[in-house]
Amino acid sequence: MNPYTRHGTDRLVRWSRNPILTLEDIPYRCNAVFNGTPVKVDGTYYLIIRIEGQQGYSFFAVARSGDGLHFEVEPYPCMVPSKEEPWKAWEENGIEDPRLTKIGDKYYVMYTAVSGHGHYIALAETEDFHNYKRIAIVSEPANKDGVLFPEKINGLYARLDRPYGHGIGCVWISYSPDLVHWGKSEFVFAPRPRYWDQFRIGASAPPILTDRGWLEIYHGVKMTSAGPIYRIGTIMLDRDNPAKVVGQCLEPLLSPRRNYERIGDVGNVCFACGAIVEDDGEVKIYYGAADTSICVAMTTMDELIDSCFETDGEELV
Ligand code: BMA
Repeated sequence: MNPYTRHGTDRLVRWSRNPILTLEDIPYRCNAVFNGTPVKVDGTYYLIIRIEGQQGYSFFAVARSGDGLHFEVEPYPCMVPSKEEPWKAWEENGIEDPRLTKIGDKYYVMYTAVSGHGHYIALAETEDFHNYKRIAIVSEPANKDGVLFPEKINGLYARLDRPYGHGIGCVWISYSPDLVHWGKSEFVFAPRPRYWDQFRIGASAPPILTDRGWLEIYHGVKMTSAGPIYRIGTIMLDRDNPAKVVGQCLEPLLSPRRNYERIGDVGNVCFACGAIVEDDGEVKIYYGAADTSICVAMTTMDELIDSCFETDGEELV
């Protein structure tokens, strides 16, 4: 393949009318809306979105759509930092970056809880996307980007997350018999020196089972003299042992280029929290842009799988 043909373009195709949700779509005063996680139930798309209130901490709301593109936000938040102990202390600085996973007929939201101790991963369940039952804080501080696998692996629930060790955030996997107690943790992948994901990485969407293994849509960060750039990439994990990487994209699939991705509370950010795989193989990836709005970009399942197995083409000079 001629490497110049893709010059300046992204593999994901942005919806022409992005962003799909901005501050104007929120029916109450707030600071920003970003990082939404989707599910599709009987033809209706639900997006659990992160809203940062004017006071500075985040909570969640639910948006609903018939086509996955035009969303309406419900009049009240659906999940706010808990007012009851012990959750109150754990979530006092907000709840962030929800990721929805369906296991059997239950929906789980893995999210980041924030307190004076830092960031850690929490889990709640919901049946209707309006009411949430908190299950457990499932990690210690200095961990975020938790995503739950949609089925058990070798008899255990599984999750990816991003603990900080040695000042570097790597993606790890942990297992649980009951969603409360977690262990058997193993390293999965690290930032790659020289690449667009050299500075920081984290799981973005809950893993999607494909013919080639577990597809993980992740975010990678490059640090520049002007600050970090958050991009979207793909990695394929072994079906039976997801700690084993079987393929990884060389190039990001989406980089901040549009003004709505470049300019905002945190500029140069494309940050996905989930995707919908349609019956015909189209994939809609929902991502926060510049921590200020929510956007959608399209691709196909085949393209996402191929991206994990690309090899270095001709060297660009
Ligand atoms: C990550 C998370 C996201 C945020 C991103 C870019 O660490 O905190 O919520 O969108 O940074 O600021």
